[in-house]
Amino acid sequence: MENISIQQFKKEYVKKFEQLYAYRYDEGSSREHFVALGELVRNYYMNNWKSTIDEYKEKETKQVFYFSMEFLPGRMLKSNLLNLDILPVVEEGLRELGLDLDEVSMGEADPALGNGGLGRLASCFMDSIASTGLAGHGNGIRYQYGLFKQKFIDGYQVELPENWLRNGNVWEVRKENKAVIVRFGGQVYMDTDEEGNLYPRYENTKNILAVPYDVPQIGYHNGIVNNLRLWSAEIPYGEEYLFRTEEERDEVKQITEVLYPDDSNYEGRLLRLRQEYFFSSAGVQSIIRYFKTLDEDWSLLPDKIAIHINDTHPALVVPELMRILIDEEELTWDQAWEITKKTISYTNHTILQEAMERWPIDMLEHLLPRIYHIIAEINRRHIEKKIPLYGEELTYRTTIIEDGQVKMANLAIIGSHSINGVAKLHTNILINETLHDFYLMYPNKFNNKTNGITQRRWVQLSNPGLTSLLDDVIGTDWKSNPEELILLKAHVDNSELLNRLEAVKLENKKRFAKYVKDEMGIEIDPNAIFDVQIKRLHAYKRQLLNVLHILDRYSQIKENPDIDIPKRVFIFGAKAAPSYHYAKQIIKLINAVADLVNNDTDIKDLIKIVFVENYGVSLAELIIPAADISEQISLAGKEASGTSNMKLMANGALTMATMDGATIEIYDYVGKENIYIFGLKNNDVKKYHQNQSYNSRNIYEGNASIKRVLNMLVDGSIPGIYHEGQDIFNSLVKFNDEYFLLKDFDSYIQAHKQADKDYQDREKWNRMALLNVANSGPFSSDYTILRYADEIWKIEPQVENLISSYTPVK
Ligand code: C3B
Repeated sequence: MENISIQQFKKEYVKKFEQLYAYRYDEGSSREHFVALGELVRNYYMNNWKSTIDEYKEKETKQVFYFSMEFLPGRMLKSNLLNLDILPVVEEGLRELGLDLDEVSMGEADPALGNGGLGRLASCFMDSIASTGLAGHGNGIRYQYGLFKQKFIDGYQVELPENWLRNGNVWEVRKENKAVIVRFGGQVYMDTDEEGNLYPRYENTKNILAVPYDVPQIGYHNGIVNNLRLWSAEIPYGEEYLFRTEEERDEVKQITEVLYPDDSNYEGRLLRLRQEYFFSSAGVQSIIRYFKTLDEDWSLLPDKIAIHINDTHPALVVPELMRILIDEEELTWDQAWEITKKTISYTNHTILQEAMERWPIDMLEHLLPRIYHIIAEINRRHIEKKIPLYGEELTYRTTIIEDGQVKMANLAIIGSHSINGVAKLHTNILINETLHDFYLMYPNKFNNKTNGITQRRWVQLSNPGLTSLLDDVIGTDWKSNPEELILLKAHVDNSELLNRLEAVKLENKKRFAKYVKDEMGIEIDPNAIFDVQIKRLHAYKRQLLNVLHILDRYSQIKENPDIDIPKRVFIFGAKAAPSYHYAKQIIKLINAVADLVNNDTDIKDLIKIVFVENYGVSLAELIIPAADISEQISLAGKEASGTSNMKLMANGALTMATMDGATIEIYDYVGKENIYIFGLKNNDVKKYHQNQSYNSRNIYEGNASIKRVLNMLVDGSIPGIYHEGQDIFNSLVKFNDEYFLLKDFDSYIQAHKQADKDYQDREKWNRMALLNVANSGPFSSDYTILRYADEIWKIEPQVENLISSYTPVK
């Protein structure tokens, strides 16, 4: 945008505020200031938003549409100011008006329209698509209520509604003129028209209006503003009489009312299927409407449009696109099928069986009769075509419909031209194990795209101290080309710089410590090691292993109060799915251990435990810059990629990890001296499974420290837990420890001992931290997204690419 002076900004701001509220700006609350500032900032990007979209259309630029059930953008104010290149002006202008941008920013609600990694990845990607100058947009759901607000009551997780829209949303634009109808239910009959062509005749359908709310996705200093289109369900105008009962009206409202709070767990609920079809259909319809304005031949659709599906939640775009092309645009099946496959691509985010979507045939057929017909026909043709090539056995293993269920991953693979995993190990597991049969059929569809993160939010905005250090030492080019961070490596022996890096970390730790004191009343020492595990609570992520380490450390200190180890603060942030009983028991355990340890004066503050409530994007921005240790301790082979590992590394935390997900690639970049690796490898785990040779009870019986720690769960050592202790104990001993915690325990403890030792050598630690920052550049989502663009979507940056030295990495 054009330069704006501080003076001019101040004038415009005060005017905007007073026009909005009719009282003096210095009487406003942060919330009101946020709204006023948001309203003003809109003026600064609206022209670019329009011209970006107009230009794509004029030039018929190929555009990608990223379909995702979840987006976790975080607060957008500062990110928008940063990308518009007016952050310093606004910050200073507000300061001169006696206002603080950080406080004003707190007036914005953090839209929790996602569960965790998958949703946050989608938002990093939206930022990177715009910032690398690509023509690409998001397509999702405007949930009225985001992911639940987490409270701890008596140490238990309680879920409260997250009414993020209570005060409106300044960034969104409701576009009623772009609304479409999505049809559910009823019956479909194949009929013939006057010319003798077959067409589907619908009866008794429920027609729902999908209204888009568009949210700008502003590129970094490049004038591009793309679109994030979120759909809301309404009763169609003039059809209120068709929704006569409260129940019928509620059914409409419910479609976009609340986000399902399950992460990596599949539940075949009708409402979820409604949501999935609703935003898939609305998105495809609006794309088709756009394509028709270009007046091009249908065969050119894949040259103008790419549709990407983020996991299988939007996999119904496959039959939906087929439906529109065949039923409405009257293409032949074969024409439609070619176009569909060429247009759609798919990312797989998990190999956990319990996360694989499979819809009961009855439910699909009842809710979406025509869509089910089409899926069945896709499958029939698939089987018919592949049997002669691959034989019956293999072919039937790839069927979409089996045992009364429709397998969405199979539909997504068969109906697209590309399937990728999200880290090298994950993609290899897909190719060699989980999806091996498909790999034999379609070797060229498979590819890897290791996840990434945007340094704009995760370094520039959340860690201003580190940002100015970097600017001083290596210049500012890393901001548009994060690989330049490697230049920092040349300074690894500069002790003055290392001290400065330590000072930045200390400031960030103090900032977090203040939050902890103010919000939780817990006093923590900023000189302690801040040991951080922030992610959804799931058995495979093994927060429990972290707890076992804490209990072991606690016992040792109790035994030997003069032990010479640095202080540790164990920081947890994690929500559990409301129906995930075991995960909630672990939350209760962590809180009980925190009560025990935090109030035990014998241990002289050598351990503190902070379990923050309601972890989400905004808290991550506060915690990550303050972290010394990044816990990435999933059982090898289970975490598809992980992305907090990248954010923490970029902020100078050292990684404590198993060889899993993208952490393996972090290891490859930083080298074994600058990371703590422990535990079984994927192949070791596989062997145990093959030989069925794991016996956790033997480990329990034979390992004195493990026995001591596990006994604490059941012998009353931890006040406040009841059956939780016994259930967790049983999962580890009686039920053979599904995630191999006991097997990995010793090497985990050893790795932590090494970290204690290294932390006491400040220079050594700081050097390792610096090398982590220096090697974090390749994990920029800008590079990830350029690989998607180049290799999958076949689209090119529309402006001179700021990411100057991009080299495709395989
Ligand atoms: C997550 C995976 O669990 C992470 O390993 C991965 O980094 C992210 O996706 C992003 O790729 N994931 C998720 O958050 N929700 C799912 N339903 C499946 C995977």
